[in-house]
Amino acid sequence: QFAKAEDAIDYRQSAFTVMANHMGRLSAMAKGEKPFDAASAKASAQLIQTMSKLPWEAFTPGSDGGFSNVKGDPWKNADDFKSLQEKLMAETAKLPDAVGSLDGLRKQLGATGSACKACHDKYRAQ
Ligand code: ASC
Repeated sequence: QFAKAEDAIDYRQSAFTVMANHMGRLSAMAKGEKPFDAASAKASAQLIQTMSKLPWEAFTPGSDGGFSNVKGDPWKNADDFKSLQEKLMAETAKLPDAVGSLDGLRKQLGATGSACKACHDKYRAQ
């Protein structure tokens, strides 16, 4: 799928960028910076769920140079890295149903953000 390490890095960062953009849209509603809109929240939630499945195959061995943001060697800690991926996907799977109300959005956005952060703390350099 990826001819060069740079292609793998670009692919996974693209998925993270789309995911972060839609996390930002939900976050703006959670904070009251934007009005709560259930249909728009659901569309973002579905995209976050889908995007959260994509990055992992693109963590190809050795793709930690160049413009990569990897730290903490996820390849040497493959079981831990995998369990953090699964935790994220378990939380994002709950988002589309949870965002039907503002309270539900706030709660599940928090749980999802915690799953993002747990992995970033260990494996994202910046
Ligand atoms: C986001 C985003 C992240 C995570 C993280 C959670 O919306 O872009 O990287 O949530 O901030 O703590």
